[in-house]
Amino acid sequence: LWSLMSSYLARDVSSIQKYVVNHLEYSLARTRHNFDRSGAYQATALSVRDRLIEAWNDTQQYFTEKDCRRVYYLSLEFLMGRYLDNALINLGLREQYKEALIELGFDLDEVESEEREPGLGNGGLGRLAACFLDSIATLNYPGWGYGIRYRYGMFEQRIKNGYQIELPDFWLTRGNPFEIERLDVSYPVYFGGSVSQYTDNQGRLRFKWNPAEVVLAVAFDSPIPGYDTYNCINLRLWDSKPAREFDLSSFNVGDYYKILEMRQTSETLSAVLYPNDSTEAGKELRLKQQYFFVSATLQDILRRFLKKDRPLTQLAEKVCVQLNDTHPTIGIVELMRLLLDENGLGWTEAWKTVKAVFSYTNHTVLPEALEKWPVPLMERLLPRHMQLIYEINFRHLQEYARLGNNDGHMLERVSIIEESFPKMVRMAQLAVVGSHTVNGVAEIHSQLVRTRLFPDFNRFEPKKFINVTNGVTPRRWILEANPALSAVFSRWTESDDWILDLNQIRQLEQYAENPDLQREFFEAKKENKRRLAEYIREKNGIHVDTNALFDIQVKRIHEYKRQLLNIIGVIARYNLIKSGRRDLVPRVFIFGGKAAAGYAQAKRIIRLINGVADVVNNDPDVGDLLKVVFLENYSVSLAELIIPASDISEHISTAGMEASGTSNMKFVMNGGLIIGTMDGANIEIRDEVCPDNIFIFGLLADEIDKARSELKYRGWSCSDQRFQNALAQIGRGMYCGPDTYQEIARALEPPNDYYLVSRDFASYMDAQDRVDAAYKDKRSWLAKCIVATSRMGKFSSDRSIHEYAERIWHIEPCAFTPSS
Ligand code: 26R
Repeated sequence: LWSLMSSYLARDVSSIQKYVVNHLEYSLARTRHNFDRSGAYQATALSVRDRLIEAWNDTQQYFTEKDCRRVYYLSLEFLMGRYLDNALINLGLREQYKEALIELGFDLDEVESEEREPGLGNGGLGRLAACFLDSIATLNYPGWGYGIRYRYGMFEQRIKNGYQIELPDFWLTRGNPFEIERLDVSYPVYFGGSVSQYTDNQGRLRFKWNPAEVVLAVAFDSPIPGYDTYNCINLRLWDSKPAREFDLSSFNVGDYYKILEMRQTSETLSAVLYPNDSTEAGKELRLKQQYFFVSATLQDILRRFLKKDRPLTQLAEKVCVQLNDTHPTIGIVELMRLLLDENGLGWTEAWKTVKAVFSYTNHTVLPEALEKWPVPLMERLLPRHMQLIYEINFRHLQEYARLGNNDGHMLERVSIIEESFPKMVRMAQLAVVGSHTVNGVAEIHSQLVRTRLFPDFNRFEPKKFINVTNGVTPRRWILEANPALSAVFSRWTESDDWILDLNQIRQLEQYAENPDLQREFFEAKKENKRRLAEYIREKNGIHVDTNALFDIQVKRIHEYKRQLLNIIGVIARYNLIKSGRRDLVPRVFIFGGKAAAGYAQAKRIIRLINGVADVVNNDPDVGDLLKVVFLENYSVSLAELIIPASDISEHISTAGMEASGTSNMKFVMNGGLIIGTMDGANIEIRDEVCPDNIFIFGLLADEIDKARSELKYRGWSCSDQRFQNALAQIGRGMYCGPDTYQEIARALEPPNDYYLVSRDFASYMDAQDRVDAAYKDKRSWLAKCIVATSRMGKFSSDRSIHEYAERIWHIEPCAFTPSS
């Protein structure tokens, strides 16, 4: 009977057509008479899913057989972007599918654009997790991603009269053909109640948690295929459901309507992604989400480990868990609880195991983004965990006290508990104490993690802190997003090897001055600028000239990222044009990004950008010299359209505040140059491409404190006339109403300008002048672009994942090769 299974699906065009039509008929119950584009997408997706399932099953069975050591990447966010195109590319089937669909009357690109993007992340951190999964699969590492299947992802952004409006993102309206619901994989997750003590049969004191509430976690799996390998890994996302136990008297609810109410609450647990990427709000539901996710995940991991008969003391030999920021950190405590309370281990062996399993990646040094949970909340929702945190902290402080070198405040700083009112649990301290390795995401950031966030930990355990610079996957961000440039890479390296080894594109450097390569580079860029110009015309009704320099800043809107510096620069440029200057390089400034719904200042920045766009774009004196565009609802799919089209992109955070940035890498890989501060990965990009091929400006991270105090206490103020004029115009309401301009102007005036926009302004404008000058010399501009692009090998996420695998996870590749 088993021979009926697993005969591999064929890869030829007519078989593919057969599979697609079969799904149309039997999965969608449609006929040729209602075979529309949406049906074509569904049927195509389902046929691809079949193939992924084959590879998925074989790979997972192989991992199990080999019993290889695995990594689990725990993240509250996965910003995957669309699946279909990526899956077809990684499976090496895009051409066949294209042809198959043409004969069925469809264009693959159009069919692909039917897909609703799962926006299960805020920004950089979520997208990094997605790139990492692609690299783990491609490099054949045995690993899985774990997360939450939010039914509402990142909100949809609309711009109305210049203001941001948020709409709920119910991305599952038309289902999700790339997930498999695992009704057989579900776990109860408990909350609340109390803790009791008892003595076990060996006379030892034990603790038992008697929870008050239960929720069921159900697994949804999405197969993640690697590129040019048969391996296919898994992203397991948890969905919450009411548990049957609810309805039984064991929970002593007794009231029918109360039961239904509680059932509803359990469904809301996985309902919505918290759309904040920068300020910790300390919301109860968010803590519940975190614990729900972590508890289900650890139950799943332990069950898999225990399928083979072996003691849990060996767990760390087979399992390692990477915490994507502190969001899943309660997992450290949960594993302690499972080992101590449920499996009878003693403290010493349990703690040793936990520390050997976990490692933690920090993604921000902004104090307002560091997670803290009120002790009373923790006591109410997770009473046993709170006890364990106190015990972990007690032992930790004892150890640190023994290490000495206490300046009187050291223990206070390293304590997991902040002695405030109410007391707070500091998740970053907990993550450091419970992990064997802590990493930052770019050299400068890792240095700041050591010196600013955890100086005492670093003094006593310097080996714990390392750097792993971020990277991005060349499959999605070059091959998929930029077919034109991909063809150039393959032609000039005479191979497709760069897709798996991005260092190969270094070969292009020797031809940087070659007119043929320059022409091809130019044509590819031009093609991408045309595509974007077309989109801008359609969405914004603005005509932009593709000969103009495209200057792009797309990322979350935040004061530290300084979109204000950019837009004030635009105002200054506008004023220059108005004063009669005609010799400027024509530019199109393109902005995109979401502001957290409750972040008033970020929303005002959006309003200002749109106000400036209105004035500039409608001023007949300006013509094609200057255009300003705000693209609404920035997303992964939109990024794939925008990034290949840039000449210059802006990465201009106040030095020391952007941990890494990853779009900076994507922009340069796609043949654009960047203007930026000495911050995050910009610094390493500069090291790679050489200072000639990047436009750097502004204060350095170690000059920031002094500049702030000069601004605050010594009355420093910006004497630059261009800045003052722009500010005065804003203050006169030239670009937006009083609700907006007053707060903007106020924030930029001394002593308020915390992000030092005024301080870096002149230096920024100088850098923009250098950009103009460089762009005027087409040949040397193209040479710069070619050299910079060719030197981006380091920033492939394959390199990052190799580093994690070797330095943190200690895992080996485990490639399955199909025999038939
Ligand atoms: C606590 C909660 C509200 C929260 C805080 C911060 C939720 C999400 C975040 C997101 C932060 C941690 C984030 O996205 N950081 C970004 O990580 C990227 C990947 O490492 C970096 O490139 C980027 O510089 C950094 O801002």
